[in-house]
Amino acid sequence: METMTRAEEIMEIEARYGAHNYHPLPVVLEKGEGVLVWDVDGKQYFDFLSAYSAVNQGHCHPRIIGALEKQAKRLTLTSRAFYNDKLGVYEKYISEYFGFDKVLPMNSGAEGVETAIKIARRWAYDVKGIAKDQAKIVVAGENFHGRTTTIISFSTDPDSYGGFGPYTPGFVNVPYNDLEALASALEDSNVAAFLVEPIQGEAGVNVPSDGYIRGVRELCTKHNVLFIDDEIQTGIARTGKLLAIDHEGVRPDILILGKAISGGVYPVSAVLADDAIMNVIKPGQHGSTFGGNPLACVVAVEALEVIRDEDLAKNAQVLGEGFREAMAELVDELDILKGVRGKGLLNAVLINDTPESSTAWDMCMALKENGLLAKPTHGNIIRFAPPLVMTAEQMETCINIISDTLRKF
Ligand code: IF1
Repeated sequence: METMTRAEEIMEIEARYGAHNYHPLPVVLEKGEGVLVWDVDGKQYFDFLSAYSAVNQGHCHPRIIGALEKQAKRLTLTSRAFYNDKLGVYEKYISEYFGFDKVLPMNSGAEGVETAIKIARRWAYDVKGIAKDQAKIVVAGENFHGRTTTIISFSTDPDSYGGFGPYTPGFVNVPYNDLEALASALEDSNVAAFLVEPIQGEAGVNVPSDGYIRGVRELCTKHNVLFIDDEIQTGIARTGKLLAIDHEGVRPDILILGKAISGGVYPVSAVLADDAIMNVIKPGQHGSTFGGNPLACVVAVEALEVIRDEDLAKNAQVLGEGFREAMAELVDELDILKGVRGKGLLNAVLINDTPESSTAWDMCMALKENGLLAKPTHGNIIRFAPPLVMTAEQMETCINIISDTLRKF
């Protein structure tokens, strides 16, 4: 133990006392501000993960932390057994912000997805008239919607679902970005909903063809099927618009948000829908101890105001274009790189190596040494998703770090 650094001691204690459900990059962070984080040795890094797009507003945004501090001294939790003075304000604010009649507040993203599934099933029986227990929800191949038993039941990733059966029935898988396959799945009159990510994050920033989301909207409308849009990762300005589906100018029936609606400060998720759908849920049929607590409400309002006041969608769009241009040049220059894809500041660089090789991981280790944190994802892909508060000068510095680092491979 004597020869261990503080970082090594911290990693050792986690390895010993924490479940081994993650394999983090070996860096121990203790402070963050905007696009920067610092490790326990004081080394500074640009954060190119943003806690999986939860910290869109930047680390410890003073306005969001200010709202949290002020509310923490007044009232944190009442449960939904009583009213609190912040919930209604938040519900009105977020509903108007995204243009829906109502919101159902939860905490984690997975809970938001579970909530949307329950609403869709209830709507299927009470409104659409599907026979008891016959409702189906269509989902896309390579989806990622969270880690609960029901959600992993319709995952196509063996790491996610393998060995966790028996699985929840009632889900039908179709290939992503395939409108024909969706059209034939929706022919079944027992289909209640189609649940989809407008860009698949975990699958490696899988951007569908132009027109896919519009096609999804049209098919769902045609077959009286709810379009459930999981924008937990893509939402809140990440892709250069408030929502990723705004790129195609359509509106889902049920919208699921998480991560950045709190700026990464507190677990807040939300399910939005109009009355004709949301009103199928009656008292006692769904809820959560922490969902809609006053601390969550003030944090979320402030985090959403910051997105608007700082015009972060615009910044994501402009910086994202520059980033992909620079990466495309690097891809041309280096054989080890295969391509770049993404929208706004949700991007991925594809490595020209077998999916099993450790090149992406090795590159992320080298980037870390050079002061930039990114995480490899499935199949030798590096995801680059910095906080949206980055300046053009900082982006230029980061592009140089990435270029110089990857040229060594
Ligand atoms: C982890 C990825 C990101 C999500 C979408 C629901 C959830 C997520 C579209 C569930 C969560 C996470 C969770 C995180 C890794 C991660 C992720 F690599 F898996 F794909 F963001 F890129 N819908 N995404 O992306 O939300 O319950 O976690 O709040 O460590 O598992 P949650």
